[in-house]
Amino acid sequence: MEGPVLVEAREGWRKITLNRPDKLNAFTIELHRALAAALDEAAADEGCRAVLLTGAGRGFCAGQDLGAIGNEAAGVRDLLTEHYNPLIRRIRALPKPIVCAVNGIAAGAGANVALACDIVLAARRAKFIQAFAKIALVPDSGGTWFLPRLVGEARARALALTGEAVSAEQAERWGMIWRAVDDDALLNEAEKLVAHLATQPTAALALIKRALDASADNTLDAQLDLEAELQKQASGMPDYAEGVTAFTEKRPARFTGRA
Ligand code: LHQ
Repeated sequence: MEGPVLVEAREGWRKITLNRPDKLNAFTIELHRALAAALDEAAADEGCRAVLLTGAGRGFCAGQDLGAIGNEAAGVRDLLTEHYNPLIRRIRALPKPIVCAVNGIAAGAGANVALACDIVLAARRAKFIQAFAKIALVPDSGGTWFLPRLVGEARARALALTGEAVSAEQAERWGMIWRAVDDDALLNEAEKLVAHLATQPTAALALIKRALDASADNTLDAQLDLEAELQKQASGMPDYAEGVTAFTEKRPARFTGRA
């Protein structure tokens, strides 16, 4: 029987599909566990140099499965500390690029899981909804951190307080996602992007992720110091030598992705 998460190994990358289509891929504990395991395996596998996250069926993810929780406050907090927060941290700390192909509605924590990914493509039919206020909750899974940074304070406040849906095209115009794509083209576009990323200097890309993550809280001075330190690390890696050699030899680089 198929589980709540499907994992397909491709040439140098993995596709992870949330797989509860009849519930718009809403999160249960089983789905959380399977997704955590899939991400950990992708992180540990040196042969996997990029990850694609998407959803089965017509939705990407409707957030927490509201049929699978009680309304006890401690239980709700535990779900966040034991499952959602580690998931967002896993995605951000993944030492390789993770692309999200938002194939349909992304609501509640589902929207914020998508926003945590490195590059977000969305089908034109997709919508992003900070559904939390509609059930008297607070945006979680990093929503109150990602949204103001991605779309600015004014839009973040209105989206969080009203729970209004944002179309994929609006999300692209606002800089909330990388690109809105025709529905039928989404998977193909996303797979092409991930396959390309899987040929790139993975260890250097992991350092780029670290630098960008740190920038949100750093002063310019601190960020300049961090860039110098990370650049030192990057330039000590074999892919840097290969990149420069390939440039001078006017040929495509053959990166190993290794540190
Ligand atoms: C669902 C869900 C769902 C169960 C659709 N659960 N079945 C963290 C920690 C602790 C506590 C709480 O929360 C969190 C984080 C969160 O994510 S809170 C936010 C939770 N999510 C929501 O509030 C969204 C609820 N869903 C909706 O508002 C709508 O379903 C959306 C706007 C996503 C989609 O609307 P439609 O396209 O009209 O689809 P639908 O409503 O007909 O849903 C299709 C099926 O999926 C339906 O089942 P059924 O058996 O009737 O066909 C829904 O009941 C089920 N479903 N979301 N979150």
